Amino acid sequence: MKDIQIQKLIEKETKRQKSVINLIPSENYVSKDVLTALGSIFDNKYAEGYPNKRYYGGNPFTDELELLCQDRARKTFGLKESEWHVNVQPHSGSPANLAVYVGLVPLGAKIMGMTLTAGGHLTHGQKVSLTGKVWQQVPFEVDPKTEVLDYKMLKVQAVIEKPALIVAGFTAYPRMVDFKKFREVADACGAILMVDMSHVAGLVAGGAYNSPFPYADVVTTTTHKTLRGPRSAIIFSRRDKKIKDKEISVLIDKAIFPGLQGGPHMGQIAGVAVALKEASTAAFKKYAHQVVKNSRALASELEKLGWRIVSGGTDSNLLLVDTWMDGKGLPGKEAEERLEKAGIICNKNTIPGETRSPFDPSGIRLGPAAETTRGKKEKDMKKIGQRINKILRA
Ligand code: DSN
Repeated sequence: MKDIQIQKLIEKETKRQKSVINLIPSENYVSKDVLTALGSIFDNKYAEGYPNKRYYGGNPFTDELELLCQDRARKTFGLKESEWHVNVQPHSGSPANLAVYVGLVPLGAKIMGMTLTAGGHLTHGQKVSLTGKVWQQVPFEVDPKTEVLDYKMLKVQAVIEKPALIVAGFTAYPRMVDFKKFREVADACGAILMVDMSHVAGLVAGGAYNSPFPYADVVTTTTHKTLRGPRSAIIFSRRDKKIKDKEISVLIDKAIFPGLQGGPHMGQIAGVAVALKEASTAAFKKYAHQVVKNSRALASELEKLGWRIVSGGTDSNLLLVDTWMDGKGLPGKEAEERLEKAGIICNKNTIPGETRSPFDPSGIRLGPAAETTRGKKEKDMKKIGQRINKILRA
């Protein structure tokens, strides 16, 4: 590379990534093939529009690429082309979620989503996000005692509030989600059911987590977490679902382009296509199951060493550790900083019923997806748990 300044930064970041234990559950290490596709000459091309309906010439191979990526997305999640439409153009997860609301929810209507502190995402209707300014969030929480979802309560709330759309989506919910029960909640109030499976997409692809597809109308996902692709997103929508005689897949496509975005990032789409093929292999299936085994091993070691694990455990790619423990432990921010100094990277996180601030909350969020890519197993998680304990108690 001629640009020495940038080359040096790439080298420094490579060294940093290699030297740390990465426990951020939403990060991963992509393959060389994904990086090659991501940085390919497809990035040079403008392709506004959709395959075979572009606003620029010179698109025979971008058309082929985008259609192949859509096809691979369906194959990876076992979906029929006749039932599911796929949009691979969202630049990332937040614009993907926004596009679904722009397409399907009247301005000012209600979106039911989990609060940030209980484990929802900004784009599930939080006030500080555009999604909470343009639409009105009906916030839901977990059961304060068990810290797991209470579907009966959700149904009661949904019937009273009548949201136009319900988001079953989470960034810090460690347990298995019952998507069938979410379907029942949505049906009870006539809402669209959108599942944001960003965190668990790789686990769903590998058969290590419940699939939302039998129950959802729309499924959004980022591609760079457990799915182990480049930073991007996908929107899946049921072809037979309509709002006032209009197919939701058409409304969502229009919301992405021309509604919210210009030209798709074709290099990203090439990288996503490579990652999707990798995620449909037997090796990836094994990886997905190992991620859950590793999460459980880390949670049980930390619990054994006296730390409170939110909800008592995990069924997924992540666990939440209550480091504050009502003042008996240490704040999440300090825990994150101490761990980083010792070469363990994680993020501070709010916990259900949070009593502190999001900037200095009561816990940390840990997840082994990236370290599992590096070949770590349960015995390694046990050792990492012991190291974490030592650092936090020093
Ligand atoms: N920032 C992502 C996460 O870490 O969960 C969600 O967008």
